[in-house]
Amino acid sequence: MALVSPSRRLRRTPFSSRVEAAGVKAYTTYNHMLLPTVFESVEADYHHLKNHVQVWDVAVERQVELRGPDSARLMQMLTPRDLRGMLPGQCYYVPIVDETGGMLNDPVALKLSEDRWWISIADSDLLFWVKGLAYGYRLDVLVDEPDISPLAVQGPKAEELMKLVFGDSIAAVRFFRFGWFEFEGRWLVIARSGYSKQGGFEIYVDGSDIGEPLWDALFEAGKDLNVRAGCPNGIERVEGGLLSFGNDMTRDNTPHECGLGRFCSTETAIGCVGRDALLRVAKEGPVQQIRPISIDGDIPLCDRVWPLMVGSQRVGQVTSAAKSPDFQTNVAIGMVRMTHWDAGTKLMVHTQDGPREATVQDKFWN
Ligand code: THG
Repeated sequence: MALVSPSRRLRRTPFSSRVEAAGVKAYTTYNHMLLPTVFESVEADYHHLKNHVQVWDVAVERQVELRGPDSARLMQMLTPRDLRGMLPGQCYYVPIVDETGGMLNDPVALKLSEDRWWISIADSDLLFWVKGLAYGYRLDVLVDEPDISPLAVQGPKAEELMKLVFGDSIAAVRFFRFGWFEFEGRWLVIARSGYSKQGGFEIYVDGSDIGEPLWDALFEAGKDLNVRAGCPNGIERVEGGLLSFGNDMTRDNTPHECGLGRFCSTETAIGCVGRDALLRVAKEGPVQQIRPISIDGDIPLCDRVWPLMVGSQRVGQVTSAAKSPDFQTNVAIGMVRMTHWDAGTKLMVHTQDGPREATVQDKFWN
């Protein structure tokens, strides 16, 4: 593929200069921004992530901020996850659905206070849907995208590095919780979360001006920890079963099809605009669902939908796949019809390089 032409519409991030200096080799676009995908190589980045610590520019995880007396009500309109028990300081993974129960996004929500929330979005223009609901329902809430840019610190040495920059008290932050920590006189939200299964933190950098100083402080402190620039890794996230909105699921899928039923409590999520639609599908159960799939042989880059076939019958599709160094197989994420979704079922997957043998797995590789 040829190079992508930069322009105002393809936004840089507060960390872009550092990402370039670190030798980024490829980007994708995400929320109209640049998201690095490769530094050394996807495989070398994978091994480094699993053994050391990386700093990721995930500013593409934009925040949709809700502020005002109706913010909790609006938040519950967006998701079938029951938010009544959610406390300030907690993060929730929340499927966001439209009135048909179709997935619009799969963000992490942060409750800052009763009347202030952040929705840390995946790749879709959720801001417009949220602003539309707020206006249409005449809600007393401000909806905008503040100058907040997440910087992730991921890998087995993440806690060690974070202690050096923010102090030992960072270790007390539990998974999917956040606290406030000071950097150069500014108080930043830091959560134990991130788009890998290796553990780590996400720093919600408030103000683009401290992006470079914070990046530099992490690299200065992490010299002896072999800290490197990294990014969400295409192999590691498939092994771990972390879904990618727009790739593994779209507006055509319900949360139940995506295997996100455990993040839905539709019966009690009063006010969710997709509630009636989801109550129906939850009762019957989905007729297709996300499954881990292993694929034999050599596979090309998965840059398109790969049909899953039994003879001439299409029974699903693979939307993410990669050769796994640690598991001696190609790991993949598929959407499979119920007639063929049992573990052990043998299928053929049609890649752009031809058909390959595939097997439905009972769990992801972690
Ligand atoms: N962090 C933040 N924002 C994000 C992402 C993130 N926005 C975009 C994208 N990633 C949203 N998608 C996901 C997908 C999975 C998870 C988080 C965001 C995730 N899942 C845990 C898992 O599957 O192990 C389970 C979470 C739970 O148990 O509640 O972490 O990464 N800020």
